[in-house]
Amino acid sequence: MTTANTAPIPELYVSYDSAAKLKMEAAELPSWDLTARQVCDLELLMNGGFNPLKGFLTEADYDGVVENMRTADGALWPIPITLDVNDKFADTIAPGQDIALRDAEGVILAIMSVTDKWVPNKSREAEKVFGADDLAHPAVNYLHNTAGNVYLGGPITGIQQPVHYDYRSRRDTPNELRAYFRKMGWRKIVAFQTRNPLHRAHQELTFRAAKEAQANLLIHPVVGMTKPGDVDHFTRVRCYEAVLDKYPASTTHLSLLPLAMRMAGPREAVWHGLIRRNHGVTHFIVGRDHAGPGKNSAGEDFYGPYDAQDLFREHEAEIGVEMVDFKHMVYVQERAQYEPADEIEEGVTVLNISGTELRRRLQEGLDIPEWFSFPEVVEELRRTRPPRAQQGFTVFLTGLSGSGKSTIANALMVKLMELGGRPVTLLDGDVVRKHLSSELGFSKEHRDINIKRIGYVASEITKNGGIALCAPIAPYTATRRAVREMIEAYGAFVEVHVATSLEECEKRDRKGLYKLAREGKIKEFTGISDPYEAPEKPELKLETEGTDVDNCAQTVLLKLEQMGLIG
Ligand code: PPS
Repeated sequence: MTTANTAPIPELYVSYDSAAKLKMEAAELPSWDLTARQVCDLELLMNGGFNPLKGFLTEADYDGVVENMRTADGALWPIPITLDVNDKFADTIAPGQDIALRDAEGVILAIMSVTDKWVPNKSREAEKVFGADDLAHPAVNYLHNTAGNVYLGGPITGIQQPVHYDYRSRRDTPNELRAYFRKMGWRKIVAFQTRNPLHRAHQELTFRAAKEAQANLLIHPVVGMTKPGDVDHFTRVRCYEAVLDKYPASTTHLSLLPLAMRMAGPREAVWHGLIRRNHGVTHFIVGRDHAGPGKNSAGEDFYGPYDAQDLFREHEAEIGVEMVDFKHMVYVQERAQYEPADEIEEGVTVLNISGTELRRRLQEGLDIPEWFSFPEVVEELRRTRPPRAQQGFTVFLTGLSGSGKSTIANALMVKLMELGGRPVTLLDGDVVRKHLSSELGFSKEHRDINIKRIGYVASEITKNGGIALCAPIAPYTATRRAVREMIEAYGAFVEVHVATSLEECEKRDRKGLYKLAREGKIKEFTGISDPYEAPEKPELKLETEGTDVDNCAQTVLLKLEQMGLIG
């Protein structure tokens, strides 16, 4: 029988006194500003959540982890924890050197002694770790389009933990949790991993899992980084706190985990198990499609529904945590209670609301019955996600120069202002280049910076309930996707491809630029001497040839209405 190991596990922090001295010394070192994901990884490295890792993976560890889920000395570890950096920084660093690792505010969190520097084969990493080199997988997309080209590896000396201003009392390091279990006398603990709000079915299944294992329960939600588009962690934590009251007193603990998920399905499940072992738990709930990333680019699931359970079971002894089957709970109307789906006789009425249906009801402000969720949870979700017609959103028109983006966007702006209710901001390509991006040219790097600036401003507008209309060329698919992810955290992103052909744009040549581009007087001109990657699945494709502006704007308006964005 597994019982909790509550002895402290090793951390990578130096003592408080040494930390102050080290911090002074570190100020002289070359320094790397950590990305949001790296801050999450570093926190769990330093506090022992990623034990036995002692730093960002070296090349030998990385090869082993990618190939067969083992570090060079044979420890089970399924996910590469790597410090990816850009070429510019990498060029200034050589193995043998120490670097300071800083958070977004510039605070020094750790020193890393660089032992390894290499250029990874990202396609191999994608194939082996995530099962396919397919950009539809969020972690593969991150790998190719966000992560730097070079990896640095080496041990970490921890100076201080990242500062969190939110929910401090709900955050526990592995050793704090171990001490808590010891203090409470909890010998068996079932952990529940989640990135979603909890509804009644989750409460029932976690309660049942703990009861069956005769264990206490740890609700251990991820608040680092989850899947793009998930409900933000502030809202979720308020929901978890409301659900906590529904468990018998003193049986259940809620603790927030600053993990950056990869959505790696089976490998992720093993990783989650190891992390939970480090946090002192004895049992871990693994369900159907654990940490699943959604559909691949062919519209199929990346992993089989029980692959995660199978891989976990295979390594269960080594993980040191017992797997508990996630029971699929359904509501039986006749008995007005939740029961495991596989224990229900034929002929009874089973009620269920899918995730998609729940989102639809929230978006449209429809009823969400009490048998499905707790009123406090529904209220929190409604506060964050009011019906779509009251949320902010972004319309992103992309197309060649002279395709008509700005003209349509202007007409659309006026029509939306006529409707009223929400402020409308137009971020036109030319206007943005004048006010926000005047120093930028038209290289791929500069275009990407330009589009990400537009995306950032649009996401802020969307977050604050306004309407952002963007009308840049935005020629690159990956950059448009990055902007989509930024915005979908707060509201809808409506990509409109203004699909006027190159021939037509050139024929119109409203600014005389095509002529100059043909003559070679303007370099890197989209469509002539620079690429345009047409959107594959925009929300709307506008064929403008033979259609007047008013009609095009009207078509966009109808699309917005169909999506429930305007009332
Ligand atoms: S991008 O790629 O999205 O950053 O471009 P954008 O900011 O929309 O800027 C496009 C406008 O700049 C003018 N212009 C050029 N466009 C494309 N390629 C080159 N080399 C270039 N040089 C100048 C052009 O007027 C674009 O305006 P629109 O409204 O698209 O015609």
